[in-house]
Amino acid sequence: MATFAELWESLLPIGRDADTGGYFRHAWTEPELRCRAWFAHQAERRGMAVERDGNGNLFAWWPAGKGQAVLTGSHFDSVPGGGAFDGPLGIVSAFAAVDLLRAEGFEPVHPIGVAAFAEEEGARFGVSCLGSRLLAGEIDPDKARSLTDPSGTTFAEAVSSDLGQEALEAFQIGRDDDLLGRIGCFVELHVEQGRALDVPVGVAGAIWPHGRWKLEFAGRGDHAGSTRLEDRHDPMQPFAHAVIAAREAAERHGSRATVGRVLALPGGTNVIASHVTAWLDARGPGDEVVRATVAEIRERVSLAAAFHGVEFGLTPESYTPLVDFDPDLRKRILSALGEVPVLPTAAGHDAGILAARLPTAMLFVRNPTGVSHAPEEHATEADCLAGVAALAAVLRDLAGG
Ligand code: HGY
Ligand code: MN
Ligand code: MN
Repeated sequence: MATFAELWESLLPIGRDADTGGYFRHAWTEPELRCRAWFAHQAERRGMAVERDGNGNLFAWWPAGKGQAVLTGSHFDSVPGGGAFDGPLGIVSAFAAVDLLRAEGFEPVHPIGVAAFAEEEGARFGVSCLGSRLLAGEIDPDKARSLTDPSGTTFAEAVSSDLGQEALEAFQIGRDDDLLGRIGCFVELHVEQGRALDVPVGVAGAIWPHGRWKLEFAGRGDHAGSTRLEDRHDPMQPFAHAVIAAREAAERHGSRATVGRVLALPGGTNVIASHVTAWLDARGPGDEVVRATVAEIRERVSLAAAFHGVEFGLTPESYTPLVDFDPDLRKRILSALGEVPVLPTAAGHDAGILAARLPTAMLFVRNPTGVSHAPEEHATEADCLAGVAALAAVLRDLAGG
């Protein structure tokens, strides 16, 4: 069976931009469909049964043992221009851990599953962890069906492009209690996305509350030259205030607020924009801190919009409250791994969503750059192998009876 390095290398080129080294694996686009095909191939080579749920999530089951499964895995999809490790490291490590257990002759008492959750980054349809939210019943299926990507394609159209329309109708988009009932716990391995881990492997303590809000500014398109300043209704002005207000509010409240995506229409160099849409990402150590941060930003931007005669709207797109991972599962993992650091994260994960339905936990693999959601994101092969060994130890313990 392939080594970790061979497995890793076989996935690495898919969706990678040759110029920047960043990844473009948006859900149900050609690169991510190739990742799905890679998943099915790896499962089939291992005699693992592949299952798709109606939400577009993939599962590979090691058909042995009985009772509830121990599930591991992560996601393939990336942010635009993201790193190689965020998501895929958890899936490749899962198959490598299965290989390691099989090589030692391990026979699971409970089934072991590997998952690839759909649209974790929300980079195509705007809602993070869309596949795991649907599975867990954390988002209304009708809302999900109608989500559209920037080209106007709906989530339902995208899923049916992979499943087929009839399959989509046959499948139950949304909460799947039968599938959830087959899973005893979920342990996700993920590259660390900050600078807090200075040993190869750590365990997650909690996930900060975090959410996304859409900011919409409606002004009046006009000529960039002949329109006097006093006659302008320029939506870019209150938008600019929003970027600064986010940073200042975050400093004041001890949170993290970011505006990293904006769309100015019509987008002419010599045109005053008529509409601006932007997205706010806000997170913090507690729900109250996030709420206060967003409230301050809303207030300051409303004043700026009124001053410039621009209409302003702020609408929530997704929110995940504080996730404290299952303490008993974490304790059992720490006993299997020995003394490794327990650290919080401000990054969202499918494990954070599924925590509402079943015991979940996370393993982190050191990222010496501390950078994520960018091509510089990195983990050394030695640390990745330490991650595989740790995941195998956890699976051996949890699935071994
Ligand atoms: O946005 C996040 O925290 C995660 O990478 N989806
Ligand atoms: Mn991510
Ligand atoms: Mn991730």
